[in-house]
Amino acid sequence: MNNNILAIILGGGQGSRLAPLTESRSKPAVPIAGKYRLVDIPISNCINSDIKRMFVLTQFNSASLNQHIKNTYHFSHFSTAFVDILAAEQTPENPTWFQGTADAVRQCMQHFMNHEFDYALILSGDQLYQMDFNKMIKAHTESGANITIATLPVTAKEAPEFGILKTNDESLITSFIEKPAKELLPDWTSEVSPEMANEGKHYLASMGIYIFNRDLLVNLMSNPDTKDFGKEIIPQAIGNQKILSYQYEGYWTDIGNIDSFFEANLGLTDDIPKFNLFDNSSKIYTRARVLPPSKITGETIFDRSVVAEGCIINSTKIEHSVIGIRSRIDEGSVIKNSYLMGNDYYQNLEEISHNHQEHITNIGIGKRCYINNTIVDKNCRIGNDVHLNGGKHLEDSNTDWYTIKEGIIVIKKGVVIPDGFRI
Ligand code: ADQ
Ligand code: ADP
Repeated sequence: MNNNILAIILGGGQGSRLAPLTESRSKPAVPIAGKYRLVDIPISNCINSDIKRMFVLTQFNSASLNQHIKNTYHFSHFSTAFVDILAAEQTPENPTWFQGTADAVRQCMQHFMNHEFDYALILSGDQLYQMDFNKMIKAHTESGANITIATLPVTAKEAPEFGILKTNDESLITSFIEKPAKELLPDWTSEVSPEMANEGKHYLASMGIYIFNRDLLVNLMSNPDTKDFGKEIIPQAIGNQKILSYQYEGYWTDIGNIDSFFEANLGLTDDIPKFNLFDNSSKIYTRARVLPPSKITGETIFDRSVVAEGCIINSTKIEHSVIGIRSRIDEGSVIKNSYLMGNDYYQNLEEISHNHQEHITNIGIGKRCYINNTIVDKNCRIGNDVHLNGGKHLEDSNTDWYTIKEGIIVIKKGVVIPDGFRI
């Protein structure tokens, strides 16, 4: 085990960009890929890198996140490994919630200082990637840097969403700008590999993954005026500290908003997905639920889809979609370009027959529905003949039942959509 590393996972602020998925849960608990939670990605990357002491910092402590961590990450009694959640807490010294990423770390420093470590590995909680942090740690220690930032070449279109930096011949960072305006971009190009240049990726972006030497972190966190790593800590450290750029060229994507979250999930249905869940050397861990295999009846046609365990499917067609745990899809329904998160529980046969008598909609997707470009959150009850056709023709909106963002319909957790409803 990497005994000199402590991992700090920034689990999320208010998560407003992922709303409504974050309406009733904290961001790290948002379900992805049909059976995982967002927080499983950084935790699995740490475990696969033999880093087994982790804190997850979150703005609010949802029961579902606690339950997931508690039920999933068990380590031996004989090891010092742990995954602990630290939720923003109001104390006499800190009367407010976390004011930004650095503030979140600052408010939890007392908990970190109870542990021995030489380096803090600070990670974002809303990114999809499989990375061996050992290589980054090796580069950090060999270079003698105080801070190392993982970086990745990006295009001019993407650059305004990231911290952009420049390096010298020794890969030391000489300048940094957080989320530069488009007009400033011409000054911020870097030398990149021919492969990256061919893809039009001429800018070096911060991946928001940092290694700090312990003493420096303690020192920087003593200034309560710096609230954010990207906006203050990193720009202010340029010129004062030795900061290494650790360049990464593997698959990495930010999944902090509905659009990128949707794309990343549907990307799992590609022939060879960029994010490979079937890679034995970098497994993604999650709760072992002991669910039955999925049951397909009728003549369902599947095309480019991922189906999790415990589903009961009797539909007409499922195309380019991710079907989450315990999903129930009734006959005649067509699901296209959609992510159904699935359900937390099954209805028993008595309940289903009671629902039938009382005309109550069952959990899952009813008969003859058409669902396209839609995310259906957990435990929804979608009636018969419901037509949800997302796409760019729709304007952004928000109702009690659903939100539409950039053409993607998001059906909120646990809502009941009556028979015949159309979007
Ligand atoms: P952003 O991702 O825009 O940029 P930010 O919104 O601060 O930065 O979030 C970083 C991570 O911290 C996210 O996982 C977020 O959920 C979490 N987070 C935010 N506020 C938090 C809080 N109060 N408490 C706990 N967690 C919180 C950053 C860098 C850029 C870099 C991109 C790469 O600032 O320089 O390019 O990451 O994605
Ligand atoms: P997951 O599979 O998403 O990790 P669980 O199977 O632990 O989740 O269930 C998630 C949540 O669903 C839990 O909070 C659990 O209490 C709730 N739940 C389980 N069964 C039922 C039920 N029959 N009715 C309502 N909620 C339920």
